[in-house]
Amino acid sequence: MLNTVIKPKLHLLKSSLNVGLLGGVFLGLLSGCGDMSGMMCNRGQTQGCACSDGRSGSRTCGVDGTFGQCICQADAGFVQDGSDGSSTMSGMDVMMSRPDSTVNPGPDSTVNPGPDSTVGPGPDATMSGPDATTCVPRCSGAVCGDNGCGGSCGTCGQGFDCVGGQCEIGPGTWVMTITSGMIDSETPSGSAWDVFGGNPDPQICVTIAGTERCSAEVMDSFTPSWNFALPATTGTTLQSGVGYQLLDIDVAADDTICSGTIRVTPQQFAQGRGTVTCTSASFNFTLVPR
Ligand SMILES: [Ca+2]
Ligand SMILES: [Ca+2]
Repeated sequence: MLNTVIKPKLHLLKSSLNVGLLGGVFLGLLSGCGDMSGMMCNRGQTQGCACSDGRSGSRTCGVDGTFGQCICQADAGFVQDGSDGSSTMSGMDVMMSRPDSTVNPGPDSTVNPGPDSTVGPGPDATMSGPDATTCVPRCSGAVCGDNGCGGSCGTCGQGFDCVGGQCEIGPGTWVMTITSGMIDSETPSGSAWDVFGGNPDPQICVTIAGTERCSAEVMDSFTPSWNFALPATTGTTLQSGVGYQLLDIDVAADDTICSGTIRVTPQQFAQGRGTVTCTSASFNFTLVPR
């Protein structure tokens, strides 16, 4: 009975001695080699350390209470000594990879603003739109002149000037030619033009500026062709009117078939020809600008 009580106490004593001896040996080992890598430390505490290349570095106590890897100063950055001493990153790479490093912030913060804010207006702002490049000619009611697109609404013929989009008779002169005529078969009184039932002998005379000029006589014809060219005359004069006389030349006294005034119209100028109709006859003329 006594033996059973003493034995446990001896066992406890042995255990205490063993712990004390082991603890002393452990502390003695730590103090003897000076290696602090496994030592518990305070978080944030820094400590010098030796780098693999012989330089001196520093290491910081982490959250787990142990020192981290030795950080070594390099020429252009940091050299992080790994546990095997082989992990070496270039300085710039290390700098770039660190989120709190001094690398410039991203484009969103310092890059110049986009075109919409500071760049000048685009091509559409200074150039006219598609409608300007595909210009629509403005020729409504116009037959000549600028079409507003660098082109023309049309051109006027010789002898005409473009005024307000219309071709108007210019200040030049025109040559009127009395070309041919047609005489009724009888006089207005129902008799023959000549005695004994003879056909007329037509002649055309035109008075311009007080001077009368007459064509040749065409004998015995109801459809004379004179082709009688008058002196060049201004358009204004021809529009105002020139007098004419259509005669049947006779031996004794000529018969006047008809007479009147030729007033050349703008349309006749444009067409270059016209017809005058009078009592018992009609005749044609042409107009050519000089
Ligand atoms: Ca006659
Ligand atoms: Ca006659």
